[in-house]
Amino acid sequence: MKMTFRWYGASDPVTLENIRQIPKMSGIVSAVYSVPVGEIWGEQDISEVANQAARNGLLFEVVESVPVHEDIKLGLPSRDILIDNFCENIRRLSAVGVKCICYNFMPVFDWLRSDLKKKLPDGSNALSYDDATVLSLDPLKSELSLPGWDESYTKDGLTALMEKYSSITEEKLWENFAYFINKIVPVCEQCDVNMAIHPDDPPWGIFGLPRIITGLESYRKMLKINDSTRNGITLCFGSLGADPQNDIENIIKEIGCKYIHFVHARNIKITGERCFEESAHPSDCGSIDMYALLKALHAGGFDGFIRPDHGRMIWGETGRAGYGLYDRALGSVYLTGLWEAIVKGYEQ
Ligand code: DNO
Repeated sequence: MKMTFRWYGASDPVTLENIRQIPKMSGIVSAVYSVPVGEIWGEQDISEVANQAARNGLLFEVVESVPVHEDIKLGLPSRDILIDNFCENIRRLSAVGVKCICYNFMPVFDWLRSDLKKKLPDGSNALSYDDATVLSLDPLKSELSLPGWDESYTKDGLTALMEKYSSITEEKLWENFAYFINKIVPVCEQCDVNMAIHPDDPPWGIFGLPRIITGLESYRKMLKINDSTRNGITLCFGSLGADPQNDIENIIKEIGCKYIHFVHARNIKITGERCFEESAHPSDCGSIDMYALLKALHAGGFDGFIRPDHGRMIWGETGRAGYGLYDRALGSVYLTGLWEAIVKGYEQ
């Protein structure tokens, strides 16, 4: 297991100097953020991320994310050139040592929360999700903005895009996924890069848009489409765990660690039906048994990358919601400790 930490580049208030001081930290998870979705990342920009990491004794082996252009998800004719660009990004990233690319196939929106600063009883702030609040919103009203919302959409742009999706059923989205992944996998083989799809967050349809990566059935379907280990997953405890039907331990056992390239280890507390708040990482702080999941990963021979996921804002820290330094660092050390205990317990 290689411990990593997400870093948003030079504008991130969390510095590489901070990250390298977290015990047992092996590398960063980052991206080139300046290039519009669908375009090819500059070789120099990519090398710069790798060099900055290296100067701080950190590796750059995981990218999160290379975003998938909406035309690919929609299956438009323009997808071929966009997929070629995606493949070129894989080649360029592999040239600097990237081994794993995290991405998602969620239409229009990435992760969504209804509150970025929910006050918890201990005075910290956390991200939370309340389905009723989200459902009461109309995504086509211009004043609307939610955490995780892509602010680059104009009202008209969003309306046009949502309209394009009106004919996209789950079935169609799966077909478009198949088309994409079947073109990507051979390039990953050549480049020794693993694709790691992130589950939909939350793992259910939103605003009438289809969402397909929601649990075990999705993974079965995904591997039926292409069972190369390059077609792997990012196992995100918090995203999958928001649906209590998801038995994450069983997912690990059934799909097997050879397909799990990246783990987002985060805890959430389910507070109602389709309602949750993000909690501190330890098992008792939320609804997810972190020990059981790490044990299942260890038993399955997990040898991939892991990162603490969203942290609360604690000790007066301000910054990018979910991505402050302190609580994620605590999460990282907690995970490292659990892992050491599991490994040593197993050896005895
Ligand atoms: C949220 C993240 C996601 C993730 C993407 C992967 O904090 O987990 O935004 O990076 O879905 O493509």
